[in-house]
Amino acid sequence: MATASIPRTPAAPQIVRGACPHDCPDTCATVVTVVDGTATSIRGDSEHPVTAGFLCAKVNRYLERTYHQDRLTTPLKRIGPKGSGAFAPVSWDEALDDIAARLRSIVNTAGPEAILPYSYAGTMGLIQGESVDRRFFHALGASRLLRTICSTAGSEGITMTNGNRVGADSEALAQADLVLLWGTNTLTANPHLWPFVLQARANGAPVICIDPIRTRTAEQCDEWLPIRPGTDAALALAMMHVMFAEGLEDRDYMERYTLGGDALRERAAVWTPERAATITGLPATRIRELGRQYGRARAAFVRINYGLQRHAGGGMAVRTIACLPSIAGHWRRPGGGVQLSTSGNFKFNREALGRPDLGATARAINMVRLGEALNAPDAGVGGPPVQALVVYNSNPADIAPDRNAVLRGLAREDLFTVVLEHFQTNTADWADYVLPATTQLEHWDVHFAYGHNYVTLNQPAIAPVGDARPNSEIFRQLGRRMGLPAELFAEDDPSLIRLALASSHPSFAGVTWERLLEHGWARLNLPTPYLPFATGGFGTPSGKCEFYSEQMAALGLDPLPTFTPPRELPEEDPERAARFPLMLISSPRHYFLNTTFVNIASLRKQAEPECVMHPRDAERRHLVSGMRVVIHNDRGHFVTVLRVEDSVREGVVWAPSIWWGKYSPDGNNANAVTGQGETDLGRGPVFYDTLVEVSAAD
Ligand SMILES: Nc1nc2c(c(=O)[nH]1)N[C@H]1C(S)=C(S)[C@@H](COP(=O)(O)OP(=O)(O)OC[C@H]3O[C@@H](n4cnc5c(=O)[nH]c(N)nc54)[C@H](O)[C@@H]3O)O[C@H]1N2
Ligand SMILES: Nc1nc2c(c(=O)[nH]1)N[C@H]1C(S)=C(S)[C@@H](COP(=O)(O)OP(=O)(O)OC[C@H]3O[C@@H](n4cnc5c(=O)[nH]c(N)nc54)[C@H](O)[C@@H]3O)O[C@H]1N2
Ligand SMILES: [Mo]
Repeated sequence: MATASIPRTPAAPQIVRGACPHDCPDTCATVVTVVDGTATSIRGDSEHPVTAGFLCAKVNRYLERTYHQDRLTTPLKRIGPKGSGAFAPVSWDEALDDIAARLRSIVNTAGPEAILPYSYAGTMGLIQGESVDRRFFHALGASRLLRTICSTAGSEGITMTNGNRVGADSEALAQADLVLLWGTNTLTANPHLWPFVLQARANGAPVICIDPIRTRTAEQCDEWLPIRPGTDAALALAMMHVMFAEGLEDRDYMERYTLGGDALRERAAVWTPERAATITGLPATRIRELGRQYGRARAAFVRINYGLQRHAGGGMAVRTIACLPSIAGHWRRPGGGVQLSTSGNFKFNREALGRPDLGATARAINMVRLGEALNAPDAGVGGPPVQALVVYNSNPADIAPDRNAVLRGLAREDLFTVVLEHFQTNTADWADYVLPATTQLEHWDVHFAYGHNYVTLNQPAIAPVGDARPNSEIFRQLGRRMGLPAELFAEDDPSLIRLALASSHPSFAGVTWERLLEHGWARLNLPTPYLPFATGGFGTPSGKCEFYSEQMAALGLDPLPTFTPPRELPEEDPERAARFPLMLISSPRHYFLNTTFVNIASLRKQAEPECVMHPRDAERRHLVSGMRVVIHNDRGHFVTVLRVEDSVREGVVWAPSIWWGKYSPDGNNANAVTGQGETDLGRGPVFYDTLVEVSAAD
């Protein structure tokens, strides 16, 4: 032991550039300091125009999460009854050999479609979420998963109107003369947009928040418009009414770049502010004034996010709002327009990366209907029952709607479940095998964003914790063991990143591996400011902004913007409404990212989940702040602590976050009461279109 007494020279700190992997529009560029192989700090890149040197409350704790004592560090095999939580550590070889054999036998007996992958955006990285994994399932012929859980209603909606999933440039927001934060909790869900909002306000732009809840964002705005949930299209139609009635439209823009202007004018004629007032619950005078404000503005920035589309008419609502800037001509000017997502600008070479061509004919299962897929003999779509479920980058036991149906499915003794995870989530509790995955500090990746236009590279900063492996590597090993074509599993992660970047699209000109390695991130090759529709250029079939849409008509929907009532709106079903008179909104909590970070003690803060109710609703039920209450409907129930406050509109209950079942008083969360219904477009979930009653828990 001669070396033991020689003092070691401490290694110089290393700086490693990365990307925040989480499902958030901001996709921050991170800078990690590593000393002696251990990450000692993480911060936001101060040179990045959107990250601007700060990280959010959650990702500031990323090291705490990475080095958490509960990290999964070895493969685990179930040894007790399903769901009992009894697991034994096994070697990677044993786990992978057995999983490959089990999957092979299911393919041989029931066919490959009996295998269902379940993944979403636990990491948004293309390599750990849309590369080898996809090749594996496609080559196998497994059921395809429709990844609809978040954004498809709005995406389809905006595509019907504008043709592309692109929008106004965040970096031009400062030049807006009016800002509408419409169905988005910016300070929580998109905090790196906020500095731009403040700049616009400093330049004189009023900032208005349209939300049933006075969120921390609404608190900071000049005005809060407490709209009734699911009624945004009615508000937008009335704004159009005012603009047309008062000659505030940009006729030249409409003439040149839009389709169906006359039909829309006729449609809007019946949408008086008075009519919209009865639907939205907002005063007619305020609606009229909002139409004027919008029509008189030269460049209004409308930030819609995904909150407002989680209702039956979510697609139509987004499509309708997306018409506004083309009526007013705001797309012409920096700061003007609508932003739902910028993701359509990122034309990575996804075909080569995930090889969707290999699996194009397999049946497709909607992830929103996992409960049905696991319980119906034909998976709800025809074909074999689901016999194997492989979960990664997602926590379906807690995040999927109709949680009780999902749990019934996961409890099936004959279902073979494999979960790739960082932690022993409620989903992992039901697994036959739990495989430890690396975090963003431990693997390579490359990222797009949905709130800005920069590509970000993630370089590994530390060695894998314990025996964790990247998703990509786990699927490579499984692919080889199952005898799938070797060339699909030959490339390492850096090679896959280069493949993803090998895009022939002009926006990728200059966005190279070398540049990313050196600098960490690169703006897409787009002009600054980026004005997507200043002179038309819409991606619709007509090349115009389609107020009138043949594609909508072909789907059996109204070809013109209209108001689609919420699925569970009281007026629509008086009997149900009498039993469950409150609309539940279970939108994100500031300190969690969906269910990620719920197990980080410093971020959990409160011991129990809470809900917020209007004083008049509370009084009617003899409920007071601090009480434990049960939120319930025909699908299920969950317990929270009540806060009574006028920060929600009457008739609405806010139960923020998707708490981990195992950390909550009754083992449940908000998805015990949400349903498997689908939106009008995109087959998305209707999380916020949920009627409930609230009663004292004891
Ligand atoms: N801190 C944090 N950040 C996150 C997330 C997180 O969990 N935590 N999640 C990430 C993900 S996956 C996503 S998709 C985005 C979501 O980002 P957002 O879309 O901004 O988030 P939500 O909070 O779902 O919805 C925004 C607001 O819409 C309101 N709302 C609900 N229904 C309606 C309606 O009918 N009309 C109107 N006008 N408003 C309505 C809600 O009250 C809520 O305040 O955020 C991302 N960022
Ligand atoms: N009631 C209600 N339900 C909702 C919502 C709501 O607002 N209300 N929001 C919905 C929305 S918008 C979304 S996007 C979904 C989100 O649903 P999910 O995409 O399932 O998101 P998370 O709950 O964050 O779970 C992601 C999991 O992936 C794991 N993970 C992260 N990185 C990796 C990795 O590299 N490898 C592996 N193997 N695992 C990894 C994390 O540890 C975490 O457990 O939830 C939806 N559900
Ligand atoms: Mo989401």
